[in-house]
Order: sequence, then structure tokens, then C-alpha cells
Amino acid sequence: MINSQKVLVTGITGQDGANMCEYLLRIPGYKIYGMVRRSSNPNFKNCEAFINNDRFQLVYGDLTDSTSLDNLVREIQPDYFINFAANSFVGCSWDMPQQVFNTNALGVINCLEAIKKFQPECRFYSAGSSEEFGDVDYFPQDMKHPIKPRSPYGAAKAAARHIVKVYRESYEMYAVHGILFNHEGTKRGEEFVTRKITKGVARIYHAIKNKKSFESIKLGNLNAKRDWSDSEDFVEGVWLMLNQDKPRDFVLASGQTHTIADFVNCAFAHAGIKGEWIEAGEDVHGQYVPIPQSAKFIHKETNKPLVEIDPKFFRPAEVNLLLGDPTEAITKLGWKPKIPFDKLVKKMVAWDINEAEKKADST
Ligand code: NAP
Ligand code: G4F
Repeated sequence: MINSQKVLVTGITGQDGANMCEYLLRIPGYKIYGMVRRSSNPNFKNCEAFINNDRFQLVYGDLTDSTSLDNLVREIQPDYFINFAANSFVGCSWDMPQQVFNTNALGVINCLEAIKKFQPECRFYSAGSSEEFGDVDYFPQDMKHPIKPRSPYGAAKAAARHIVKVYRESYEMYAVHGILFNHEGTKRGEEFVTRKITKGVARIYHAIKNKKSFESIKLGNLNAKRDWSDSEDFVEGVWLMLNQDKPRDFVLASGQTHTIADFVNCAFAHAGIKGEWIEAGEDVHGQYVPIPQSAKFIHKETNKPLVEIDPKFFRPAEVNLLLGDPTEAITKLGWKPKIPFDKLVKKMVAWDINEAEKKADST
């Protein structure tokens, strides 16, 4: 391969890292080094499309081990370093705040230091989050919105944002920290609410189809609002952020927001399962009435609960409303989200129904 550029991507067993590898391998001229950490039980399910590609090479490292990052940057001499690795689950960040800070904040310093020492021309992407906005002051949120995190996860990402700015300004590095709102897809981890719902819908779909009993899906706060997009759209936006004349942070978002209850409604509708909320209260004069903890989403045909609320899934502090403003990414990067909410939910439900079918066939 002549004159190929080298891209080091972390977090490739996760959603965004895997989608980024697939995206870059569709463009000729890049060699991808995908970093994984050592695991006693490796899971390369998200990497099936590229793990054997000639332009892809697996490398070992850990964000919390600066030696491993130094060695990788010194040996590979990457042109781009895209850091998607993190403990990305907000819900568990109260249980392990130090591990989250070590990985999501100090880990970013380890990346920046490795680049500064061994390949200062390398362009760096840091995976920032709308969780940094937290207890929001206004909507839609843009880059000017104050940083007001509500979780150890959000605080660690906010620290990463500051440190990226400091390195960019101190050492003239091309380092950016994209503020990405929620993005999902068929590679999404199963503990996140969207995938938990679509996997649950698929399980119930097959139970109903085979006239078997089923357990309801247990969820927490159904009133929180999120700005959901497709991860496959976002990796393109990340790549555009890395290829500007000057480094600058951008928001990637859809510009629309939905409650978790809306996601539930949409997911069951796409599976052809008719449900209704009971004890949920009615919208009065178009005003949203929050769903109380006693509410249930029941199957219209059998009256059996499809979704119930379990207080164990509530968080010590909640980010109630996320709604991003992607205007700058659209006008300055030329980026555009292609997959709207309804199509995203449909795609995830169809995928999980098919996966559940394959599993049933093989047992
Ligand atoms: P994900 O699916 O949870 O993937 C996280 C990846 O990080 C996994 O490959 C994981 O590897 C790896 N990892 C965790 N700790 C590591 C460590 N110490 N060293 C090396 N690798 C480590 O997350 P995602 O949804 O793709 O998100 C990608 C990034 O964007 C994350 O930084 C996340 O915080 C951020 N983000 C995500 C969203 C979203 O809505 N998806 C929105 C804003 C920001 P294992 O397989 O070994 O666990
Ligand atoms: O799907 P979630 O766990 O995602 P959350 O907390 O918004 O974080 C995701 O997006 C961030 C960007 O805004 C990323 F930085 C982060 O890495 C991650 O990808 O929860 C979404 C909402 C929350 O309000 C939560 O309280 O759903 C609510 N929820 C209600 N029931 C639930 C559940 N969340 C989960 N995970 N599980 C539930 O049973």
C-alpha cells in the first residue's frame, strides 16, 4: 500500500469504534489500527465486518496504562488517533467513579501525552458527550451551553474537554472534543435504554408469536428526554471534525427530542404489538403529563404488562432534557444526520427480532 495514512482507533469492540472502522475501510487509502484491551473473555461481535480485512490490524493497549499508549503511538506513528474507548455507561458511574475518571478523563491525558511525545502532528479526537451539559439551562444546547454535569461520567467527560483545549492551545496540537448527543444502532450495548427496549420487544414478539408467556421489560425514568441519532451517521461527523483547516469542537445531534416512553411506543408499534399506557395520565391542552411510577404499558389483546417501572433503574441524579443544536456541524462541516428517530427505532427492532429468530432456530 503506497502512501496510506494510519488511523489508530480505540474502543473498537464497542459501537462507535466498530462503526468508525467500517466507515474508514470504505474509503481507500487508510490503514486502521484497532486498539483493544486484554480480556479473559474477548467479544469481537461488533468487529466481524473488518477483523480479517488486510487494511485492519488489531493492537493491544489500555487507556489507563500510559506505557501501552506511548508504545503504540511511537511504533505506529499514526496520522489520526480516534479515542472512542471509555466506560460509557452513565448509570454505573456512581458505583465506580474513580474507574470512570481514570478511564474517561485521565485516559485522555495519557492519549494526549503519547501524541505530544511521539507524534505531535497526529490529529486527535476525544469523545465528548451531551452529558457534560447535564442540568441544562436552555434548549437546543450548542457549544456555548455551560458545562453542568449531573453524573461522575459527565464530570469526567467535562474534564476531558478542558484538558483537550489546554493541550490544543499549549502545544498547537490538532485535538478536538466532539459533543455528541445520544446515538444508537444495532451495535449498541444492551444496558443502554434503547437496546434494552428493542431486545425486550424482540423477546416479547417471539413469545406472543409462539403463544408463550413473557416477562415485562423493567425500566426506570420514562420521562427523561433524549436527542437520539444513528451512530453510523455520527462517525462521519467525527471524521469531518478531524479534517478541518483548524481544530474546533462541534455538537452532533438530530435536533429532535423524545421521551423514553416515546421510544417504548415506537418500538412496540414497529413490532406490530398494540400496547397502551394505564394509570399514566392524559396530556392536557398539549401539556406533557409525566408518567408516574405506578404506570404500566399493557398488551391490548391480553392485558398483560409489556413494560413496568422498577425504581432500581432510577439514577441518583437525572439529566432530564437533552436536545442538541447541530446547526454549526451542518453549516461548517457540511455534515447532516440521515437517519431520523422513527427509522432508527425501526432498524433496531427489525434487527433484534431477526437476531432472536436466529437464536431460536439454532436451539
Ligand atoms: P461503548 O460501546 O461502550 O464502547 C466503549 C469501548 O471502550 C469498548 O470497546 C470498551 O472495550 C472500550 N474500553 C473501555 N475501557 C477501556 C480501557 N480502559 N482501555 C481501552 N479500551 C477501553 O461506547 P460507544 O457508545 O461506542 O461510545 C464511544 C465513545 O463515545 C465513548 O467514549 C462514549 O463515552 C462516548 N459517547 C457515546 C455516546 C453514545 O450515545 N453512544 C454519546 C456521547 C459520547 P471492552 O469491550 O473491552 O469493554
Ligand atoms: O440509554 P442511557 O443509559 O443513556 P444516557 O444516560 O443518556 O447516556 C448515553 O448517552 C450519553 C450522551 O448523552 C453518552 F455520553 C453516554 O455514553 C451514553 O451513551 O439512558 C438514557 C435515559 C436516562 O435518562 C435513563 O435514566 O434512559 C433512562 N432510563 C430509563 N430506564 C434507563 C432505563 N436507562 C437505562 N440504561 N436503563 C433503564 O432501564
